[in-house]
Amino acid sequence: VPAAIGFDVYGTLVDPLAMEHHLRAFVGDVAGQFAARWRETQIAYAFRRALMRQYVDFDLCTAQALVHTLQTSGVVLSDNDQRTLLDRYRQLDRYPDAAPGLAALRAQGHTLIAFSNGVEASLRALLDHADLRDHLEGIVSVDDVRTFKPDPAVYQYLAHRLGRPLHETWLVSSNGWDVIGAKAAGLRAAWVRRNPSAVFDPWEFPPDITVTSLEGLAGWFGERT
Ligand code: LAC
Repeated sequence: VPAAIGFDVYGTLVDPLAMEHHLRAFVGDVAGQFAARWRETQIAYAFRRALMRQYVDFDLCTAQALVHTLQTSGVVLSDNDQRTLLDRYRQLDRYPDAAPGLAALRAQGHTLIAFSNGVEASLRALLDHADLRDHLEGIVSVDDVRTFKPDPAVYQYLAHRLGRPLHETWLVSSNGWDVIGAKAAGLRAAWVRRNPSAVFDPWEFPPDITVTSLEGLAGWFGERT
């Protein structure tokens, strides 16, 4: 049976740490460290806002995380430069395995959807820029339910939008906490372990399958069906 699969976007289809290249002109040598701290803060803000039920959209989480990262790094940037960086956040590089992996999965007949904390319009721009939109049948944004991963409500919403029971809906993510969120909500989940040093949280929700790339995932589904 073809599967219904939601793909995490930031970290799974496109690389948020690729902001390093755009950041270099603004912050110099610490660009890599700055990109990582910005990303961590962005995610922490989304977690906290979901828990507090103080939703603002992910673009604003990203913008506020940038301000905080600038302040903690002691870097001063004009509003204009900050806007430039936030625009660049819609021009992230895709991972090399993303297009071939999605193409192979699509050829197997699976339904493929982008499923993200991101705002739909920003995701559309991002996936257009990365040339991935034609590989996907659509976009499901948590913005519709005004909360963030890993609130179980967003995984239930993905299954609802895909028209499948929870246990027939898949989440694919390189973010371990996202995989755990999906498993805890009753979905199936694949962990994309791009970084060999990545460690999965020792919780009671292991992934159904761990792969090192989306091409690896296509191989696994191919053998199964
Ligand atoms: C996403 C982020 C959380 O795309 O990776 O949902």
